[in-house]
Amino acid sequence: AKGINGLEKIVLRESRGRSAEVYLYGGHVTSWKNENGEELLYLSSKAIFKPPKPIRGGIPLCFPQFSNFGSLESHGFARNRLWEIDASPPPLPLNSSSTAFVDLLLRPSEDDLKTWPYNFEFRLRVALGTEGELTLTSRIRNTNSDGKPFTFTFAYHTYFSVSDISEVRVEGLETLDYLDNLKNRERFTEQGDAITFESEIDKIYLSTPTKIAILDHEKKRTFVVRKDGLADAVVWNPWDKRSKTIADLGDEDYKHMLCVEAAAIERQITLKPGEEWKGRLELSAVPSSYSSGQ
Ligand code: TA6
Repeated sequence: AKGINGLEKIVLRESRGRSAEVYLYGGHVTSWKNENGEELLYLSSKAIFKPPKPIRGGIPLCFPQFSNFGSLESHGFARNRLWEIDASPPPLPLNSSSTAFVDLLLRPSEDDLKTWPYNFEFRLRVALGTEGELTLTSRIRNTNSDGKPFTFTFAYHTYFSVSDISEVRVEGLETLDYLDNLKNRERFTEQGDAITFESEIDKIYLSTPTKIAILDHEKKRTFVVRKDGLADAVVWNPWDKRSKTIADLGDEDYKHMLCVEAAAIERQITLKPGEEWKGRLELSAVPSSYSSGQ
């Protein structure tokens, strides 16, 4: 289907009305809706949808570099390249509950090889399950023929839609070590209870559990993030002041978004030729009962 600015997108639909949308530009998931047609991901109304600007919101893919941990452009180049549909994906055990899926593929261009001189194949499967869960499976393979290994960092930079950031809490990260991006990436240990939000936050939680929950009290909804192959988790909200410096983000939008990003950052991934890495993200959204986690 044609998306914004004529960019190609794929729409996945599940029989009970749930859906997801993926742009070939960036291999970028921009929408995930539940059976009531409610949007579960935040997408900026000021998102630009024009290369080379990555799309603000949804699920940007950060590869081969998270943030500016290295010499490449921030968050790497995968999120602003045109991906193709993978017509012959390698056999990938389809999650038995998946009803609709699409396979995308990114290979480096000649220009990409000038800035990052490694041949790779990045295969992304986006699948929508019968319970409405959204699964992203990334398989990255070193296809260098000259014996060169490569090293990368990675993140699914997911923007969740929340009703009021001050009413949100994140469970599963308490007592963990983190690097604070607002304090020169110094290392600290999280104290106390669930994470709540009252100012700018930009933290990389290290070696987290595979399950993280985002409780939206006002919406009575809990997002459950499950991750595999992705040791770390980034939590980001720009809050008011920093939002104003981000042109494609509405000034007040920080109240309605929260990034919780399954990532591999502290321990970089190294692949020798022929080796493949797999990183899987599963998102579900469930009604939360009053007692849940409280
Ligand atoms: O994941 C958090 C972060 O790295 C922040 O430091 C912030 O800059 C954000 O990502 C957005 O980055 P972007 O390049 O998409 O503007």
